[in-house]
Amino acid sequence: MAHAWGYAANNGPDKWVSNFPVADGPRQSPIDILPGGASYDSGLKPLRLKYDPSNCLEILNNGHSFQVTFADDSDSSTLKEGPISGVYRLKQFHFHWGACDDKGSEHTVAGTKFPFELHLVHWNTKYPSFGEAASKPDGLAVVGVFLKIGDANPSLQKVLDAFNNIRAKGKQTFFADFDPKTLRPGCLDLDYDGSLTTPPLLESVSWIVLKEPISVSPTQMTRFRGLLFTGEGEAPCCIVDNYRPPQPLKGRQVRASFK
Ligand code: SG4
Ligand code: ZN
Repeated sequence: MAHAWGYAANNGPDKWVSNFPVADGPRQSPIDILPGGASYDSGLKPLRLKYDPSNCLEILNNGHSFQVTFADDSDSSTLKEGPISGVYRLKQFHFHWGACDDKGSEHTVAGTKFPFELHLVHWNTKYPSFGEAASKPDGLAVVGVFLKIGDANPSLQKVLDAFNNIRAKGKQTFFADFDPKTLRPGCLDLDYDGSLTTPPLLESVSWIVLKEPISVSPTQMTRFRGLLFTGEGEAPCCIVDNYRPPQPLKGRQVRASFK
């Protein structure tokens, strides 16, 4: 691969395998979720999210997406129960989105794409750090939330208001006092064993995909598409279509917390 990985024709998802052979591995993400094919598990406990808004640190454009980062040196923002065991700490959240409204999500539901997908990334505190957890089979838990077009989302507005300061790759700014729980829809979820959806594609993620989407207005949506893959001084290239398409299920079971 001549260039660093990205989402363009010359360095996009179908090229990643040359530098990251695990791209063809047994538990890659995302997947197409067939709700009818998921097995209802009556023993699944409801997911417990507890987030402390004061852990919110900064917002950053990393050239692939933007992310909001949290202090993760204590158990004050955690994910428990649901399909996971133990305590997972919130590290960051980020989004994937399309150039237009008919695509953008990574997971699909019976082939249907959503225009956006939010990922809340957590790591298992049985390991000493995010970095160590990221390569372990039970190291990470990512909660995925679909976004659909509808009413303006007041919680999201605070995030969008920071975009002027992080338009180009590498830009970051303080971002404080945000509770990502306000972005969470109802509690029906689907889960399966998968991977990071970007290189290094590590097969370490317990995926928890929420069934209900949250809404975003057309005006809010447009703001995302103004962020740049490129750094200051480079020819500007907007961040759009920063998603990986669904990967083969390879016999994995998807479980549902609902019938
Ligand atoms: C996005 O590119 C995030 O900005 C990355 O965050 C994240 O990597 C990557 O997606 C993969 O995460 O939930 N989609 S995903 O599987 O969390 C990691 C950073 O680069 C390691 C920190
Ligand atoms: Zn993601």
